[in-house]
Amino acid sequence: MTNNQSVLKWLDEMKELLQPTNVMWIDGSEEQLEKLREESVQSGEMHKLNQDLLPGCYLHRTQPNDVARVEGRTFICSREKENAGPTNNWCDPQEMYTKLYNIARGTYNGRTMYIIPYSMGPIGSPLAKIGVEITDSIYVVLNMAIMTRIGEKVWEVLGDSNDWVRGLHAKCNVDPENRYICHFPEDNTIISVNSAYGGNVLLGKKCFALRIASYQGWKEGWMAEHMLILGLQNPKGEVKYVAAAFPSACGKTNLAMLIPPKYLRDKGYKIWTVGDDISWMKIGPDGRLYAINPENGFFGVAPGTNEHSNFNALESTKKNTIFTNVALNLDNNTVWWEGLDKNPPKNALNWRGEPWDYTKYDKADKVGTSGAHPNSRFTAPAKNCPCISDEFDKGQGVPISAIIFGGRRAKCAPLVYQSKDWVNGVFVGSAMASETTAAAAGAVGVVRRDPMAMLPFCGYHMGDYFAHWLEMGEKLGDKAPKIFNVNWFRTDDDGNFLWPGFGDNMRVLNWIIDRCEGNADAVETAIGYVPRPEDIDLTDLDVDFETLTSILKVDKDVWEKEAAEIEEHYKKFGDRLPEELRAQLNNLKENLAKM
Ligand code: OXD
Ligand code: MN
Repeated sequence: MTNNQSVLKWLDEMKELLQPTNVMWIDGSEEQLEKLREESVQSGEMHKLNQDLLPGCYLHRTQPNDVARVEGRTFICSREKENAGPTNNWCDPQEMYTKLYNIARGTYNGRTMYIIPYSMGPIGSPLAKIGVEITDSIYVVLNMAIMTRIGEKVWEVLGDSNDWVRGLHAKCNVDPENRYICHFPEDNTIISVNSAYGGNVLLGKKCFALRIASYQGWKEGWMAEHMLILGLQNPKGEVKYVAAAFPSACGKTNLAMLIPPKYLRDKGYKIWTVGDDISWMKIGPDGRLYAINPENGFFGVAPGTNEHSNFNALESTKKNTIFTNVALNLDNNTVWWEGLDKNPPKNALNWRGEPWDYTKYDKADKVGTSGAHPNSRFTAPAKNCPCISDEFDKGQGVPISAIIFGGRRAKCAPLVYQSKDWVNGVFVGSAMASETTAAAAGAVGVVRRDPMAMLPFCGYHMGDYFAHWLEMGEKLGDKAPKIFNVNWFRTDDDGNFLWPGFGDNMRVLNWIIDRCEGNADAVETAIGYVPRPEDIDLTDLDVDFETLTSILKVDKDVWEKEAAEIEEHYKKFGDRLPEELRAQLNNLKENLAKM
């Protein structure tokens, strides 16, 4: 427990508001967590899985109306509307506090208030930050115990400081009409009501580590980004670190845990995972950019995860994992999801907890007929991951050599290119986009701009966010990481993928690191430096030289259309769009005109 006056005062206010019947301070001990697991099994909130096959693993189901993040009900409540910018929902903070307090008032009555002190980042790391979440959900406590570092030590590190993030979660009655996920960046406060689904209620993740932290990073001179962090080890045993941002459905977790093809493994190449979703980056004493993963676990999408697509992720879920909204195999009390293997259980409950007949599965109605919900999740401790980096738990962070942006583009971006410099790289990130897939609702192939993959996660005006990137580049000078863009998703005219992806993406990562080290060639094009086909190692790969040549091509017509779309996209940001980025766009147009 703590004597921190700012914490105690806030907790008093919250108790007064919420009227809990009991209060429990989460101390992070295994005994306390085990008692909570037992209690949640007794109440039916969690289901204990087969402890021989899945030791320490549980299944939880959320309400069918509460299965995903709700961007339409997510708000940035800055004092000035203009400061939330054109890409966020905004509400006046006083109005929103009043509304949320009215919704939450008295709703802990008959329930327990759990007080969770947590650290984003290794406890005591100079890059870490502290939060306190109160919740009326044991599921939240147990997930936070996996996803963050919790417990008594956090209070010790916090001491008397007022530098911590307040997080109020109240399940209320899980009413979608009154569901709100609200951020008050100027008050270091998050309030989430009427949801019990992970992304809306594990307040350390998207709410703190991205929305609030991006604002803090802007004010304090560091960066909170929606990026994986990986270490690439070469045959000499040297490890170089890369941070990479992708919109959803681009294989971010797969890239973070990549297993190189056998030919490269035999040579001694290996990938180490530092993080799969979020990166906090600060300039270190030597002037380079250092990154930590603020999280302590993976909140990964289950469907599609299997021993071929992502062996390391699957291994991570074999113990001490909470599964949410997957199917339950009643024959052996284990879990199943679409894409795990080709043997759906014959005797099973679906994600709603109803008897499930796998023969009725209909791809066109996944939510209605699948065993697992398409957005079902595993919450797994990062330490379970067979390729977790030694640096994961060290607080000083890893030096970043390259930053990679990416998206799903059938015809536009080449397999890989390097931006001309930092400012050009910020331009590339600001124009980042992905095309919708058949898996998503709505039209296929629609381009959605998602700058730096931060569209739903930037806690302030995106024009100011771009300016912050430019300022960081100025501070970093020639120590700045090199910025690249990748696209694993080029297709032929019949829509077939031309690049195998997965482990073979290692071949592209090798070129990227070689470029950082000055050991690889490239051709200067209108958009940046593109490898010559002979610069990408195709040994043992079923991709021919012509195909590689075609996916490295920069097509003038396609890019002229792209430039026009970027111009449209930029209009949103008005006069907060940095001049340097407008100049980059003009430069691109001029370069294309010369092609
Ligand atoms: C996630 C997301 O769940 O980005 O990580 O949506
Ligand atoms: Mn994410």
